[in-house]
Amino acid sequence: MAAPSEVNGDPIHCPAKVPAMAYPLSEESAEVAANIKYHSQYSPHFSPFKFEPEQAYYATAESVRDSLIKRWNDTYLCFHKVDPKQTYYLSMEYLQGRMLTNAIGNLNILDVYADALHKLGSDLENIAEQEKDAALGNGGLGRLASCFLDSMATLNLPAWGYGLRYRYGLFRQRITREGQEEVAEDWLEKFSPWEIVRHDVVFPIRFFGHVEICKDGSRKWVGGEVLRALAYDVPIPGYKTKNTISLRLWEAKAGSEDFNLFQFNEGRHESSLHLHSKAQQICAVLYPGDSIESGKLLRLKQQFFLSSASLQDIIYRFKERRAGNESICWNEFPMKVAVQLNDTHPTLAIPELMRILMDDEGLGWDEAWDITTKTIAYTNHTVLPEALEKWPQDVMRKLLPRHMEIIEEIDKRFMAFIHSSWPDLGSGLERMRILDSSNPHKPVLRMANLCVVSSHTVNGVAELHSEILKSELFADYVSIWPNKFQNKTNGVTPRRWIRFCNPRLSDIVTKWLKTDEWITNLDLLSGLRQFADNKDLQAEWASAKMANKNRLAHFVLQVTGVSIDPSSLFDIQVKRIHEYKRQLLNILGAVFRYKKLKEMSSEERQTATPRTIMIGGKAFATYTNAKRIVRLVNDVGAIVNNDPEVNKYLKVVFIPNYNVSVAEILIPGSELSQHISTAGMEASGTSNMKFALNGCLIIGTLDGANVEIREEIGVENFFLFGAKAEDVAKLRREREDGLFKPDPRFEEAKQFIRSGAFGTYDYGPLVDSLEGNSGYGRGDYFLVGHDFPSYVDAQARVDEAYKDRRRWLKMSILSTAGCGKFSSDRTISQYAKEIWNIDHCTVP
Ligand code: 26Q
Repeated sequence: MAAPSEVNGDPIHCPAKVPAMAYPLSEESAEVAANIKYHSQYSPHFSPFKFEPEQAYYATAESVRDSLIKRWNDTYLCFHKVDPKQTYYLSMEYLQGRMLTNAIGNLNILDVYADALHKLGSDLENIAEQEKDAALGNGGLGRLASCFLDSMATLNLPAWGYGLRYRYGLFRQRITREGQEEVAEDWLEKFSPWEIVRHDVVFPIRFFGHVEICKDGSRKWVGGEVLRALAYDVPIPGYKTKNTISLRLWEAKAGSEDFNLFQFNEGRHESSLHLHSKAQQICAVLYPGDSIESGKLLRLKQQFFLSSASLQDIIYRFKERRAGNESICWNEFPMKVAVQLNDTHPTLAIPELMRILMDDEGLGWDEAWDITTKTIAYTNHTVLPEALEKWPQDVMRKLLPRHMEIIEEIDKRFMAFIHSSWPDLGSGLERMRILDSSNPHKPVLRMANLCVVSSHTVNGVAELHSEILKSELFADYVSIWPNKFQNKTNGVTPRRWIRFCNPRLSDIVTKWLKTDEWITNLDLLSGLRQFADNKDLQAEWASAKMANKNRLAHFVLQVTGVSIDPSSLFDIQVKRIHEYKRQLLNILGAVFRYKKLKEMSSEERQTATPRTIMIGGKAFATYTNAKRIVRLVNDVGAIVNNDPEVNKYLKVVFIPNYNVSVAEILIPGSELSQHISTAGMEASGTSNMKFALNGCLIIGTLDGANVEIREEIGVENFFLFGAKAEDVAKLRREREDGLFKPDPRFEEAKQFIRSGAFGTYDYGPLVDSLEGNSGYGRGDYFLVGHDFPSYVDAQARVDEAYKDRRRWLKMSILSTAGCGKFSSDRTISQYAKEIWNIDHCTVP
């Protein structure tokens, strides 16, 4: 092996020695090294005579991509030949995170690449950090889509992901003295080595215009402006399989004929580029909202852009595979195509499919409707009323006149169906309608209702959530279609979320289970239960956790300047900042803890369990209270961390810019994580699964998937507190009626914040949201006051449990052991069988 310095000093000095070819799939590190060198020299993105981490990253990524492309082509050919039924997952969001380490891990070529880079004087871990996260999503819904793609590929399922290629993904969060600042994140600033543009895959997308009635009575949507959707494909490799599927991201373009050279030469530059700039706007930014109703026309355009491009592509493929047949048998369509809508965001796929089938392919209404409803299924991810999409009817009519006609027809026929079959449904009918004209000044379209009426299956994402959908949000429909509603409890991919992010713990699991098959059969983790008391396993477990905590402490020091003690309990809450997720309850608890520590004598303090509380997450830019919470966490940290009396026992740290890569460092080093939403409000949660899988204990409410996690790992291994979902409505009424008696500890914590102990910023309005005079107009809507005492009690149980090292380690092992159910492989197998009716199609 060449000494690194030699290679470094003269990395690519001799082109003659560099093979002018790629070495895909090589198992020899020398060949891989040559291939990486080849890319660093022949890829036109950087000057060739450098091999600094950034260039090394791009060269390595391109080398890995060579290996992927062959598998990718084989997969496509195999699907084409076998022509199985395929699933198309439509999502406005994907949170892919870094791809290099994931691809290397899934291809099982880690050792070869680490070795090859070592030969080149580089270090894989170091260069992998050069990659920017592809953050084309906000939070749970986007990350779920990415976990699903990993599972679909790993399970050899014939599937595609469809999304949008946003220029700017989710903003980068900077923390200043004023709290959060949003900075645009240009993930494509240099380029992404993971996407391949398909110049031959382009579809027209129309907006505005009008409907023409033809002589034969058929209808045609014409005029308006027509943009183009251009495909960029990202390979998604499965784990230890050849199957490599595609995430197809659409970019909006104007055609060259749309550039008005005459106008440009006359100096009318702006108008000459009119359509080009409109196209650019469509894929410019991801909407950073996870609950705020946004009536923006641009968002609707994005949604249609995704829906229309994807459907045209799906239909093109369906027809292509039937080329040569005399006529297309459209009834076969639902036998070849399953479309899954990731929440209501791609709902317009419904009227778009109807339009194409009727207006372009000449089918009648009944036939088109039958095909559409057999093809489309819908997943709901939220019950928050403000996150349920509603679009003004006039906006829709102007932007998509033909689709509005179709939606009106669906609504009309649905009402007729109800009238004839359930004549005495009464007020239920109005609630079920797609068109809501109850406010004559602002009639709207209810997207969720359109989805329920038009889908063959509707599912929630955790058992409790699916029950709430059936008993509340969609209760009216259940009496009509009792079999339409299903549950599919979310899951996470064990590859990214334990095997790759936590190799230390993974190696221990493999050693004790004597197999690494748990990576694709997560239920095998239950085999750890028998060893939960074993001293040797506990010692190994503890040492892996400590190594991960050290790494995390180092990271925290780097990004915040705060030094934290790896022997303290690492307590983490990371997720989007939202009042229902109750970061405010966490910080109120921290304030209370701080106050109690201050009141103790120094002897008393020595009996306290030292704790480091870390909170991270992004707040929607215009969500005032969420931004106040970010600021409060930082302000509390500034006081507590600099208080020499207590900072040995308590630190409070805000982790800036929480994203997938940051999660990959935090989760392995966590010991306690907080999933403390008001019961009934978190549809599922998926970070709870990632933490538990990595042996982190949970303090949480009976909400979302917490309920199932607690059942799986054992109730004695879960720190439970708070109101139950079924009691929330009653508690809110009591609160409104002034019957709520606050616990003195709650009053004390609030008062401490109001006193100005944490700086000069006026936290009055934020604390007011916990009183009877604010917050959704009804006072402490999220029941922080009600749950505070039981939260503080649960935290005291945590402190006690942590003092007993062996008990804690046992609980931690049992957490991991109980997480088999929460693999996205299980979730996707259930979707495949119970919703999509698709079978695996394995590349030979
Ligand atoms: C809607 C209209 C206009 C603009 C934005 C939106 C919008 C964008 C994103 C609405 C909702 C979202 C995201 C929702 C989300 O992430 N939900 C989470 O989904 C996870 C996966 O199922 C669950 O685990 C979480 O509980 C749920 O909050």
